Amino acid sequence: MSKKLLHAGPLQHDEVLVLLTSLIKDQLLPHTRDAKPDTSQKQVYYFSMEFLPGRFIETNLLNLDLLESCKEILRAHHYNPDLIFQSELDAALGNGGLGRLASCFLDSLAALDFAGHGMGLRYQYGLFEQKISNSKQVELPDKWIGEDGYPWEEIYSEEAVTIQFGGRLVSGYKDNRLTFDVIGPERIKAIPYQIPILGYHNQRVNYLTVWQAESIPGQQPVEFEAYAKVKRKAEEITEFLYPDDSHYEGKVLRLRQQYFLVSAGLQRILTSFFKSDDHQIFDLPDKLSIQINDTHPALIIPELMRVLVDNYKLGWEEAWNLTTSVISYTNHTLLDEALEKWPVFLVKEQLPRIFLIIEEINRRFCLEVEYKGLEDWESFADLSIIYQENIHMARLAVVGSHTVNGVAKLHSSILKNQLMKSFSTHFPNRFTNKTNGISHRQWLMNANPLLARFISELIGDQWKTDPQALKDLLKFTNDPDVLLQLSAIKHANKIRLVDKIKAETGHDIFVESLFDVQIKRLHGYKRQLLNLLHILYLWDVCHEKPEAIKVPRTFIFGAKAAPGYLYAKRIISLISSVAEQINQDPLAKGKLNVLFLPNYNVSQAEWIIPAADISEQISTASKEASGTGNMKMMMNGALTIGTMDGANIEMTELITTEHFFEFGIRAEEVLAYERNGQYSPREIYNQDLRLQKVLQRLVDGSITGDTVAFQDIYYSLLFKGDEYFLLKDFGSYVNVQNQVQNQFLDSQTWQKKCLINIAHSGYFSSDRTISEYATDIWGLVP
Ligand code: KOT
Repeated sequence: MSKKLLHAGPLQHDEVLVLLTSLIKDQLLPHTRDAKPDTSQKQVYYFSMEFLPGRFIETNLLNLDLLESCKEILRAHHYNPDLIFQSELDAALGNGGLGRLASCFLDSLAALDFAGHGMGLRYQYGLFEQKISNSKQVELPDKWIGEDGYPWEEIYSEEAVTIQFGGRLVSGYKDNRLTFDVIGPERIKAIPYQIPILGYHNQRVNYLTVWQAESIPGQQPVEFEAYAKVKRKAEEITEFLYPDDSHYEGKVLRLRQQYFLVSAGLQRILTSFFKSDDHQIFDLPDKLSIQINDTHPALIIPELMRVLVDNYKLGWEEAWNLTTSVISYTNHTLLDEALEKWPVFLVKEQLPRIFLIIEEINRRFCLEVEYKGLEDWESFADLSIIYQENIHMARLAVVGSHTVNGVAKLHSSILKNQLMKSFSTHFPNRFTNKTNGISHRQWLMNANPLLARFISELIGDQWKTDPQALKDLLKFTNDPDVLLQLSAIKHANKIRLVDKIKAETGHDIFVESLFDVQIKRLHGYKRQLLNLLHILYLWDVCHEKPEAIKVPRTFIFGAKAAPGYLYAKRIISLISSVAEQINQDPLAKGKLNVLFLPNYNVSQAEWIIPAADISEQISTASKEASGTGNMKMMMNGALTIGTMDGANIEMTELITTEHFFEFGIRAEEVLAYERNGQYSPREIYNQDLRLQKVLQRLVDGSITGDTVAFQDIYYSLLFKGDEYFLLKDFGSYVNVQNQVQNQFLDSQTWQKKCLINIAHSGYFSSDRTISEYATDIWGLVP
């Protein structure tokens, strides 16, 4: 136990947390260090460069069925449980949707009693902390690991493995086989740390293993400077998380991170596999599934081939059958700038043997394609894994997996029928859809205890283990008392958020206003700028026709921009500057309030989401693969204003468009414009007076007093093609926003819509998603 606890007097919040954490770890969890692995069940490993779990204390207490009693005891001793729980660090080893999905999946794997584990990296610095200074984003390092380490983890130094980079490849011939030796490689130690992931009321404990890089003692040259250099070169591998979301940066360090993860992870998996005496290498597909979270861990394909061919001496065909039977790949984006392509020279230099294997995979695949008669050069340009001196990782991932899935219906369909059409023709049964989900335990039971309790009062507890039972709420759609209580709960959650914001930023918010929320990474395609254009329009209305604003609104933004994504940072500046002006304009007072909350993260989301009235899901159709914030807000009784994109489409299928504010052009139209280049934002501008006024504000000095301040944004819309079709969708967005305010005036009808949304949100529980992966991809029996 920490020495800090030995002082006398009442314990500080963080000290109580230390006590709770060690109690859970030491007393309630089985001691795994010596435990034999359970080999009766097939093991699933979810490989991901990102995990975004947020805090664990509440989740763990909930899963152990101790949350309520623990809160009571704390209160009885005059502690505020919320304050204690909030003193836990928020582990931010991910950027956004992709990493958060990985964490929800681990939660559901354990809840459904599957042996499903995570494999990730233990970055010393997680996603940067964001400050806003002079309306600009400033990034500060997120040193998330405390002085005493991270309370939930356990180090397994004795199970460290070695990872090799570089060296000179020498081929030979021995026992009738080609052999490959790497001479003089750089060797780096990978140390595993395990974080327990608990199942809900089922005593299951799975693990998230995160790896840390270290130099290998004894290997270093003696001279201090050379020694320090080697040490740095090793440690830098797990020093920081790349802060890019849906954007690929071809840095050698990132490539080294990726290989480090897959090589370390695979060694651990195989060691554990062979701990069971009766396991033979050919049993791998029966005993093991590996899911790769986007292409970031796709090097596991050639790595597994290397191990099987070079170490286990299997023939190529045998090894290939095992590899492709074990691995499956999830694609999370269609954006061209996010698709990974590693330059051949980099891979050759860092991973010479792996490069040869990729070449061989590609050679055999191209022959197979040619044999089928698709030998024209266009097909090869689309299909070849190595093309124009780059390795196309998505192609490698498709060829080396038995199943490829997208993350919502529309996304999977574009993936299969457009982006990867040549591949789906070649592998007609390989492509499938698995619509994303979220953990209803974390995002409803933990984040919104008032609503969770109310739901249980109405329909019992079954929904907690069978979230689709939330549909039983439909019985109450016309019950005025229920609707009134629902509204009271939203109100209480809004007060909770308002108090928190007041305490942290000093900002006053009018609780009775409509809370209009857009929280997600900042990206052009997510169109925070469209939201802002509507706000600028409303600002004009405040001046010209104030009576038209019938419902006061609070616009809440939370968004981090990748440090190198300048356009995204400019939009943050614009939002903050507009917020400052509007919030001090007497004519907007009591009508419009705009907030940019700095440092949006998982813990903040847990406060904001239960308080949202409107959820903004306004991406350019076809660009947002799924979205998961949309699901979280739906489950917490917000209504969605959204385009027909990602999982919004399934959402409208469940609740019908009557209970959803739909607007904007459809994916086919966007894709057609992109093909034919005939979109003209200027034409739209010329015909829409509202738009002209709004865009003028960007260059007339009314935001910062400086007329050139936002010229770049103005130009991007009017003269640089408006890549994300903001002007095209502006009119229908303003119209549907007007419907929002009209409908909000009728509280009962509004609450009825909220109830219908909540009732159908069980479909978006990640328990449903994981059940589908389990039966359709991993071959697991529930
Ligand atoms: C990032 C880099 C490369 C490739 C993909 C990404 C990526 C995709 N990062 N986050 N995503 C999001 O993943 C979520 C979970 O599937 C989706 O809901 C969301 O639409 C993606 O943008």
